[in-house]
Amino acid sequence: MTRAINTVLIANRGEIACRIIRSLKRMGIRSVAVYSEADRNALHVALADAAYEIGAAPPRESYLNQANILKAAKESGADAIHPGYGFLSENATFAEACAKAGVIFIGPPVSAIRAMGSKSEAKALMEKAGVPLVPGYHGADQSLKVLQAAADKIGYPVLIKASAGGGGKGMKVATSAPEFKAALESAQREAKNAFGDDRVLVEKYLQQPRHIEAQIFGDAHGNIIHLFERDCSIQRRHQKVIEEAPAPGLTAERRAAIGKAAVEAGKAVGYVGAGTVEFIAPMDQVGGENFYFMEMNTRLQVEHPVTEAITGLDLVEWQIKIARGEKLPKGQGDLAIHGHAMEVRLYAEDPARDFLPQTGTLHHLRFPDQARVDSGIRAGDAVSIHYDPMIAKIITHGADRAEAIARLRRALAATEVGGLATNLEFLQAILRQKDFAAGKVDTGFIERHRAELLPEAQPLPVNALALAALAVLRAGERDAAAAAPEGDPYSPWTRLPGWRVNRGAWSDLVFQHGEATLTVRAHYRGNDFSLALPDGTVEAEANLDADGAISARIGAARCKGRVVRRDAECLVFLDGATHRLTLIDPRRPSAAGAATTGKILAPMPGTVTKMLVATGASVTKGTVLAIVEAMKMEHAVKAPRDGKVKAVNFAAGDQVTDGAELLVLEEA
Ligand code: MV4
Repeated sequence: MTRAINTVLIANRGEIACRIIRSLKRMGIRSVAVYSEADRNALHVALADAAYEIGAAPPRESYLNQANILKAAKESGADAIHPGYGFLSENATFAEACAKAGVIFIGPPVSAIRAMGSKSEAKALMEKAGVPLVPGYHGADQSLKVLQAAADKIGYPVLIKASAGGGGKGMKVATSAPEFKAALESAQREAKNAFGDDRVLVEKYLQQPRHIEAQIFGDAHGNIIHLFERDCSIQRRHQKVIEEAPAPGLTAERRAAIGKAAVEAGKAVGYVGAGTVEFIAPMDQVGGENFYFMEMNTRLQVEHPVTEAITGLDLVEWQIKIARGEKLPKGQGDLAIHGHAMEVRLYAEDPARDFLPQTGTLHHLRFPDQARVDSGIRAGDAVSIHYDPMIAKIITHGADRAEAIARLRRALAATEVGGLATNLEFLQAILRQKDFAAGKVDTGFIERHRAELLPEAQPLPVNALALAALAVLRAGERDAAAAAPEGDPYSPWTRLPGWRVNRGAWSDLVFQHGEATLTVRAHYRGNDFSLALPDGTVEAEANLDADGAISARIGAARCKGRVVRRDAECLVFLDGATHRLTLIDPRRPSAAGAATTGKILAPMPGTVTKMLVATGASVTKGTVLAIVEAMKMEHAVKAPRDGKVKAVNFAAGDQVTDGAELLVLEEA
């Protein structure tokens, strides 16, 4: 029996909602988006045929709000709900509520979600089905005596895991018998706190295993197949960073055994739909004998595109066909691996600050056109504190692994992000790394190569400085040409002192790069410039497009890049790297000016992170009055002379524009 699906509501946001809508469009199915207040102008809302607001920005009030989502499903006439990943995708109660409301939940049966929700239950089922398990104990008796005896028998080190856990929460290692009791108590406390359930299981601890997962699909007619495996070993604190398919270094026998075990795992729980069976494989056994069941994810995974790339299939289309009650579109024998695919997750996070998630507006965003890019964000959109900071997934495919990597490196070199710090350079460093290129991947990779992957700030290439200068000069000419004949006094062009559009005229462009102040003196020579750069003077010319693309001749060399300006910030995208410069406005009152007027101005647009003085305070020349942070750099605002604070106009946390009057000093 098949059921018609004419309208699908997507109970999700971001890239996965956009991804699902794309398949629905291809299949001629109407798509309904739901969105939180924060997502009113989001891409997934724009792409869908209809959209319903379901609550405030916090997920609890919107994307996790089952009642509001079901109400939108009813109002929109949706036949089915696709939950994407995260949010309600593995929520058995929600799947049940959908059934009760007469809406198809595009996912596995409730019983399969429940069975896989408990680690102990899942392991017991897998054991029965003959799926390989890490040597361990997952019994009901939770007494110290039994658990300690189990650990002693397994042999140390052992890993204690919360039965109700997932994603690494509540895991504790005990390296020897005397340590076991304390590790157990700590794991139980964490499990109780996180899941309200202090049951644990004990396993042999495998150091830095590989993470290999198999994609399975089942239909409602009892057929289950696998779509090969992915390697997701490149992780940081349980967050996947790079995924690929197939897993490198597996023999054909091992690949077949993993696929077979995954199908057995699915059969053991009567699986229907898309699922992922996770295994860990000890590192000393690459291509060797062992792999062990970890857990099963009863949803479409973030990294499904690499499987799509090597199989040529659309997994969302398969999910919908199966939800309609159709048979699997292909049998196991119809499937083959074509080449190799690799995916990186581009995140708004700052590797220099321990990967702190970044929120704010992405004012510039350009994706490569030689790769598949799954994103839910456009230039000008914000990355919110409420949701995952992933900007995009970038996926390439090649005849072999080396080609997939080469294409991904090129794709990342053509990726441009302005406005927030990202892990782009970190991803590039991984793709350049020798062990990675050799396929030596395991879950310890990032930690082990940390120093190599987080290089010190690089010096500014002289061509990047030249491009920034040329872009400012060309933009200035453009603005001057557009201005009234007398010249617009507010045009940035008139900011350039010493400029006259005739021979012999010159201008000093002053940039800040990190701690360094760099001055480029530009002499105008007809259509060309003579630029005095740190390593000598060169003749240069440039063409600047409206989108910041700049093509220049600098001395004898041709050079192409992009310069994107926003306020004082200049981002130079050159040779796959991003350089951040700040253009110092020479008109801004100098320290000498402040000394006379007493007006202390913000050195650049940013945030006041500290206001160190109050009205009435006496200060001496050089006292740090405030700290303003801009583009991840702190600027200490110092007293230009002795005096008394007459007024304080901003407090810590305030945003300030370039030249804002921070405080006023009067004579002491
Ligand atoms: C393990 C393990 C080593 N030995 N189990 C982490 C999250 C959860 N899904 C299972 N995890 C692990 N279980 C045993 N017996 C190492 C990990 C592990 C890990 C697994 C897969 C991918 C990345 C990981 C990162 C750290 C630890």
